[in-house]
Amino acid sequence: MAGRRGALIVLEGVDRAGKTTQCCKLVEALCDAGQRAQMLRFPERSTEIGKLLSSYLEKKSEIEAHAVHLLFSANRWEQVPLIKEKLSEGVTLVVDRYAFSGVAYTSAKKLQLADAAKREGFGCELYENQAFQKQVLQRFYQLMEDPTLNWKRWNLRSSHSGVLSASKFYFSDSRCFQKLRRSPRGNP
Ligand code: Z5A
Repeated sequence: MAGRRGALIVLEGVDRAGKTTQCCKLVEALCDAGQRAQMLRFPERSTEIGKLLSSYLEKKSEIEAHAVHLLFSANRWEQVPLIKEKLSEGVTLVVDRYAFSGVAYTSAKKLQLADAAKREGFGCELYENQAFQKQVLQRFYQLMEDPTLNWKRWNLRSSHSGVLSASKFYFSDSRCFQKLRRSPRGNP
């Protein structure tokens, strides 16, 4: 008899919302509870495609917007065999960003990154500025309106030391909202 398939749990949100922190806590909690769980993150910067993306995000190289969207997608596709293998082995995967980031970030580029880049407060990585992050947040809200997806939203202020209950797609924004309000120069 085939074993039980692992769950695919995706955490999404804007930059520095706390996704990595919550992914680690969730994996730890699942393992403590006797489950087999592992974390994945996108972009996965260790692959050849991931290195191109990392260089682009760090503003060390330029890539045409459509091409970079496809590279983010390819970066996920190259992990699909691993994802399928792990899930079929019964391992639960907690994923730090996935295709929703691809949609939200690319569609938010209608802001025109070239203009945004000239504004003060542009951060270390390409997308780390207040105006762009607000656009991304709006795109995430639009994606969350899809009733066919099992989105759950959580407030980091109350759950930072807590544990997430099992579900499929999580979205976090509260701490970012605080930072966006607080920071006059952006860089949330
Ligand atoms: N991108 C894209 O455009 N298209 C795509 O398809 C994909 C991605 C997949 C890099 O992603 C960029 O790629 C990203 C989107 C784009 N935009 N940019 N720039 P990334 O995931 O590598 O980078 P990131 O989103 O900036 O991740 P991050 O910096 O690792 O943020 P995070 O995971 O949300 O947060 P964190 O690492 O858990 O926490 C950040 C800090 O806050 C850290 O010091 C924590 O200790 C602290 N923290 C965490 N939680 C709390 C709470 N609750 N209170 C106080 N402090 C906290």
